[in-house]
Amino acid sequence: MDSLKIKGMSCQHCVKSVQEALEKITGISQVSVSLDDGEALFENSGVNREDIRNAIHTIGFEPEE
Ligand SMILES: [Cu+2]
Repeated sequence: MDSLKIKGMSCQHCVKSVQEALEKITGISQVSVSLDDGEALFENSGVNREDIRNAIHTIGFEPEE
């Protein structure tokens, strides 16, 4: 499992947006997003970390390194 801390999620709609954005990326699977932890967990088969961060940033949230 990979993990990514994400700032800016404030409700379950945010969680769902992040979840869907990650699920759209080919190579990312088993996405689980926690509002309490401000964190996404997922399986990553070879997707560039920067591409994942960009997908989150594009929908208005702030991914950490
Ligand atoms: Cu929200």
